[in-house]
Amino acid sequence: MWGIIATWRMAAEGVGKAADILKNGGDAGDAIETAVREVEDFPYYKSVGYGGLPNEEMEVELDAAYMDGDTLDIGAVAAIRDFANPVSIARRLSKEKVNNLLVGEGAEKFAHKEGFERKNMLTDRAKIHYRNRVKELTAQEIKPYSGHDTVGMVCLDTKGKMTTATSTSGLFMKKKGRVGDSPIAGSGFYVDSKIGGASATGLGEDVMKGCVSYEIVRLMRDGLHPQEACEKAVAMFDQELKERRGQAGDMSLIAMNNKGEWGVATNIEGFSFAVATENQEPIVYLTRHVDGKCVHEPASQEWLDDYMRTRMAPLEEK
Ligand code: SD4
Repeated sequence: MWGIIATWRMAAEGVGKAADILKNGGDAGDAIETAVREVEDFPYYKSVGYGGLPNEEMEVELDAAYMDGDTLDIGAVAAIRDFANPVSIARRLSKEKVNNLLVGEGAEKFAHKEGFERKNMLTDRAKIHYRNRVKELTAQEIKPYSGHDTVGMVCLDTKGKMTTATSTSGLFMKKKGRVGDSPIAGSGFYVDSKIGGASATGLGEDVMKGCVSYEIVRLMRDGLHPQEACEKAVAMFDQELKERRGQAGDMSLIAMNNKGEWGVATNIEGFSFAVATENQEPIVYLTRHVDGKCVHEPASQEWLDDYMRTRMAPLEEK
């Protein structure tokens, strides 16, 4: 069995490429890196890689991680600027014995020495978004928009190896140096080939309070199906945050176990994700809440077309 699952519609093309690698007996590390790079390289996705939205100071600072579920190796970068593919730097770091999570300038130095491609990640389109947002913010009370599209994936190859990876520009208008859950093991991602893996998208500050990815893997270890594990972890933690803090940030989690079974849970409306397995051609699903449960339905062609149209629509300076 092989499989891959990923947050958001934007991962669909990458999931398709990963599926081709996996069905030919390829490695879960290569497949997931290829899939995430596809998202990082696409300039119209404004929350991952090239074209990602900048921080308060109009700099694109990126977070990414990679984990190998056989060895439990972890590599991650946070607040890194000007490199094309943070996920590949994270994967490279996962092979080091120490210094596995590097931030800012240290991460950039490492990437430079290792020969990774430098690239100015701030696109003209992202600059327009930034300037428009600054105008809106000066017109209103400051409430940074919580850009909400981190790519997080879990992958299983035919040898039973599992991997997980994330990549994000974090929150639009974040403070310089702000790091979310995506490069933090247990919060934004976790995988163990003996069990399965999980990955998160949402408000990092809240996802980190519950180490939600690890919690899902733990529940799968106790025998829960990935769908039950995701629903239980998200519902319980959402409730916990509401009780203690009056509100819970957005939280959407994807998971797959080492049999290729998968699950998704979210506390928002309109969450989309992409999945492919040996038994399932690459497909995009949308999640709805029905009687307190998460129900996944294939996205219609109309929805898919509209998604691309809005992402690529001309952007006007306000
Ligand atoms: C973060 N979790 O930096 C990321 C943002 C995100 O979808 O997922 N957006 O907090």
